[in-house]
Amino acid sequence: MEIERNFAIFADPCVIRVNHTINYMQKIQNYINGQHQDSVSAAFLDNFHPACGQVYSLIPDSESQDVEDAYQAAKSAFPAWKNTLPENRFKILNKIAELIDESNDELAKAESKDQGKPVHLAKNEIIRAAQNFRFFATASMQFASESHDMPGTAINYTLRQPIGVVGCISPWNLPLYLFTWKIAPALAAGNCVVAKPSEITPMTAYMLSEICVKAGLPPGVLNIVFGLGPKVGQAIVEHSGIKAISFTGGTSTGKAIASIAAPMFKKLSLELGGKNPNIIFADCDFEKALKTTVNTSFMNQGEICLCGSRIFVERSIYEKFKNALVEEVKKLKTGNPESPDSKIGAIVSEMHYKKVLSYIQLAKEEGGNILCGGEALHPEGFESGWYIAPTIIENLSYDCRTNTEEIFGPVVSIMPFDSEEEVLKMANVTEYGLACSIWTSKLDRAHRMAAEIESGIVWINCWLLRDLRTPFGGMKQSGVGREGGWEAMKFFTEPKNVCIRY
Ligand code: TXE
Repeated sequence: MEIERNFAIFADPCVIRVNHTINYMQKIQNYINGQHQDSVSAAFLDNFHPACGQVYSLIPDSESQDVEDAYQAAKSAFPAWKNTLPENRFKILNKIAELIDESNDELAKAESKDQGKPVHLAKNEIIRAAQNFRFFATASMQFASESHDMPGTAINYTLRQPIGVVGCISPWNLPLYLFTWKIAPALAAGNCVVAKPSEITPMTAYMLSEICVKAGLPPGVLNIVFGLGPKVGQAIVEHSGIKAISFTGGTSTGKAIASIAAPMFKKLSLELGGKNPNIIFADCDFEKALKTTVNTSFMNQGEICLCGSRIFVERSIYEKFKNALVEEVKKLKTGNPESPDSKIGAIVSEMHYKKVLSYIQLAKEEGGNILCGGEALHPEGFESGWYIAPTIIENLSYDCRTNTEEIFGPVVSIMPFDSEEEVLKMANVTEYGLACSIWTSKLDRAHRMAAEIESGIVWINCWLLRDLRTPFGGMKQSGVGREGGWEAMKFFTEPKNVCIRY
């Protein structure tokens, strides 16, 4: 299938879903051993356009046999890819980055259509997907290992060899960005990959497979199997030949994966949910804290694991901050994802839309007072889309369900606090520990808070500022292991110590 032909379909207006018959819909195919092919069952699943709430393409409903085929292709490709000179690996991975950049428009439109997010936001994510490939392309040339001298006795050196065939399973919130965040380091380290994007947002992964063909990635080095988590994802996790799993998704899925992978002694990297605090002290830069809190709360409809869904504000500025935040949030435009003015897109799926609405209902039952939003929206031209108004809730106890369970939508709560000790207790109450954002102009306070907060990532006076070299991941139920930089290269390699006696 021609890449240009695929891309043309993404440009179709929202109404295509009404007139097109099932045969006219684009069918995504698995990418195995460098070839595009249907699943062995030849069955397909519906793929939805969230802004319109309708089916617009079909994806393979793959089986464990498809995973087996992908594994065999990866296994055959491994010896040559493992021994490919780092410079040649760099050239191919860097070419993929260039082709992603060249296709930014088409990929962003496809991502928006598949996921529900505004196109302008998707464009930034596609840039970051290219950066992932570029970053790890260079890592493949610069990765090095240690040696440990025992003076007069021996020298140890550590080989860091690729593991073999690894599995990468990614979610639906930042589809291409998170898919490439796993695949790029796995390939850069010399592994071959069996990958599965979310069945809810498969399109840009499919387009990536076309890009890989164009970039000259050898057949079998990357294989993409589309389909359901409990079928395809589980078959990847259960496969005895797939030695490591890198997963991003829900905490309960992470638990299920760990229960299968741990007894098989697989390497596991799990990036799971979050319920991140946003802590605002009275001594902060008010305007910067306010502006960023709007993004922290509602960027990508709140469907980012790093979003801050609990806003703690020091009591002396609580009313002022709350009122200003509500005023700003009421200005956020919701609707046509193609419009540069749209700040809030559609919720990714009907099931998730219902889940988010059920949490708003729960918040009311828990005594929450809805300051804005709190309802589904039906923007003009997108009446049947899955839209929810950005919602701010107050008057909830810090340890109620709304404040401790991951909602993963445009819903935040706001609470006052009186002291560092109190806010630490409230912030640390959840089972999650992924990220936090702290706003203060006092350096000593920033250090104290950073040391005591239970989260893998701490932003002081900023949010979502990412250096790809830094460790990325969570503590407690937000995950196991770290991604990013050398952490990812180390995860995707097996250290082997060689001791030579003098
Ligand atoms: O994710 P799943 P869901 C959170 C968020 C959301 C909840 C559930 O709170 O409401 O998780 O979302 C694959 N074996 N996050 O259900 O199911 C699945 O096909 C192997 C946080 O959509 O965890 C997809 O590719 N794989 C988050 C991937 O796992 C399985 C991002 C993630 O889907 C599988 C998304 C199985 N048994 C949701 N079952 C974050 N941390 O960024 C499913 N999958």
